[in-house]
Amino acid sequence: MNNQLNTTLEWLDEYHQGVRYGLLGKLILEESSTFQKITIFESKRYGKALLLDDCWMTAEKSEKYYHECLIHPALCSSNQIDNILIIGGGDGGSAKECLKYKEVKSIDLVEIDIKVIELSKKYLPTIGGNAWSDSRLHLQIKNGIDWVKHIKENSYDVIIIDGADPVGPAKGLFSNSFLKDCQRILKPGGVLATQSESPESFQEIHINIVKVLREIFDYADPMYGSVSIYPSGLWSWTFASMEKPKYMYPKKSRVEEISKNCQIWSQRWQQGAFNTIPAFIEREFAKT
Ligand code: SPD
Repeated sequence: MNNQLNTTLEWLDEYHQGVRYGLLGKLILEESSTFQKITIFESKRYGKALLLDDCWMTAEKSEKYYHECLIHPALCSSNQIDNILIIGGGDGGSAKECLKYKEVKSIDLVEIDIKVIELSKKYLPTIGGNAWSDSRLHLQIKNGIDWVKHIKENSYDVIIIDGADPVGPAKGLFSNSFLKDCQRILKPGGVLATQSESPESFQEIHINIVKVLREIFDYADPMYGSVSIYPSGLWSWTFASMEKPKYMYPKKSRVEEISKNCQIWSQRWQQGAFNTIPAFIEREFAKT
């Protein structure tokens, strides 16, 4: 374990395929959990930030560009939103967005690494906000892949997969068997949402997860936006449902309730974001 406080400004970079994605700031803490290396960095531009295994995960002043986009297309459109499952999401940002809805009764947040939760609560408290003390939030410090295997069918109205890149502990969150279990435990009329990497810097992984979801669910569509601290800045989230592409049709009453509390997401933003699919990616999906 290497705890250190550095008072001079330095650059911290994520390296990906010969490109560096960096922020200027101060290193606050660096330690290893059972699962991964965890870094907290205080950047000048985006405030305190969390890195896992040297990859940017979230930052106080940019988290909205990621969490609002992952959550609201699913929660605005699912038939019901009583029971939510979040896999990963140990910084609390996804839970905070879900808890903006009065209708939400219960959230199981299944995070494998308790250290991520502890350090996020301590150093990035604004990301989870009041979620940590909300009685609707139930923390489960468990492996999400095992969790979904043992849950009975039709248990959740919405499933959110908020993991890291598919290396290390998050690798299985992109697998066929895990996503099949998610489909089995999702209620009819429910929506699944997952972060689905960048069509530029993680092209193959992005294409693959959308294709796998289309094999398992009746409908799956990627939506594109920008998260400036992630490789390439261009990011995607993919939504899946049975019978209808539910996520394309947000319910008016929920949109009215939620949009005033959002900085990035709106119904209009969402419509554009589903349509900004790069042409070569669209051609890729058309191939059988
Ligand atoms: N390349 C980073 C991908 C990280 C996606 N998940 C971030 C977790 C934020 N709750």
